[in-house]
Amino acid sequence: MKDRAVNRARLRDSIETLGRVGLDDSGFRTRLALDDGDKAGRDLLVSWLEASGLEVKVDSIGNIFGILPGDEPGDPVMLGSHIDTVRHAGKFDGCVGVLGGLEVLRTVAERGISHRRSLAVAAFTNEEGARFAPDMMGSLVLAEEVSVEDMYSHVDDDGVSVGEELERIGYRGSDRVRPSAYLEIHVEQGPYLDMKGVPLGVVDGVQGIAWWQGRYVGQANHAGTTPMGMRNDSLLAVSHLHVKMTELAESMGGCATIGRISVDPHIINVIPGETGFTLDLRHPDREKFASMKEEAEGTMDELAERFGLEVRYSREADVAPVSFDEELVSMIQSVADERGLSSTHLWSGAGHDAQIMSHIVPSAMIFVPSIGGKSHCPQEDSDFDQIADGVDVLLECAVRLANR
Ligand code: HGY
Ligand code: MN
Ligand code: MN
Ligand code: MN
Repeated sequence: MKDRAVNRARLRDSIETLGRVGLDDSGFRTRLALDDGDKAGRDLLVSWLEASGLEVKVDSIGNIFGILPGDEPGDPVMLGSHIDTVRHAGKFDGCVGVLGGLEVLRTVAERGISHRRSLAVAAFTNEEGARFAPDMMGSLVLAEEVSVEDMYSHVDDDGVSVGEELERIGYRGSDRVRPSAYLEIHVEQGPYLDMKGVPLGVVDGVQGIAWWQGRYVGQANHAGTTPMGMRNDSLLAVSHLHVKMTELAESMGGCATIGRISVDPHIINVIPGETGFTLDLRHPDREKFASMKEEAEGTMDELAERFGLEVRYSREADVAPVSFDEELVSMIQSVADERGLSSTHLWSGAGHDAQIMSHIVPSAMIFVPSIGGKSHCPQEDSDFDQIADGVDVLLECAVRLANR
């Protein structure tokens, strides 16, 4: 087993180095999909892939792949995640999966570990969906669940499109890489492993995730002269939606988040004429996920009726709950056991590219603890030895899959 261990110092160094890309003057890290920070991160990753002697490929949506050819031709065993971030992000979300995968390929190459199948590491475009919807855009295109032409037309708040940005940063490729199996290591981003004091999570599945962009249109009016009973207050509907969705999620054991609102004209003495909002709903159970989505749209319509408003909304993302491949899940479990790593099974609260990849090939995930359970914020933190222990498990599983 000795040769089946990665270079911990190099892994830590690559996470720290990438973590310094996209820092602003106040020290906050942001690499929104296809922005200059993301480009800088991509360029750094490609330089590492090339320096490691891997074959670099870029596909039509800008997914980046590093390939270590196996003894036989055929689709690679793929390890991956993403390096785009939310705003003011941590340095572990996604990066542990991409740089952990790179470290596995570097170790296999250096140690001359034999592998029949090729191995690949992937960095998927726009996993976060923080700038362009939908999230997990890169893996959705690879899985052929959305058309890349349609994705090219999706725009950010400033009307800049995915297609333009891919051209601008030089990552609109034409390669096509399809895996034979997919493994992703990721920080848990929740409190469970850390609270239980368990160093490794064997992920059974990922909860469903649905996103809406919406807008209530009422009537801007004077804050002092308009009687309360004669208002068409668009913000009031969003406020009620927030409470109702929170109560729905609590009653169903799911999650509901209104992460963005925009109020127009946003003036202290004017009743909000228009209020834009986003809604993120999640649930691990298929039926409950479906009924939450139905309830959400019914509530959006009812509130428009009740407050004399118009409402427009569109479902920007909708990915069903998935259970991972049982054989891969038990392989992760037995490798953790062999390495004397205590582990526990859990479901993922966060969405991941593995959720999409599991639609086309056997897929599974390994979690490492998030200290304090924080993520999508600068306080995101994980222990580098626990990360390396998880990547050692990833290495062993990848080699077994490549020789199966
Ligand atoms: O939103 C999510 O769950 C993931 O971090 N993109
Ligand atoms: Mn992530
Ligand atoms: Mn994330
Ligand atoms: Mn579209």
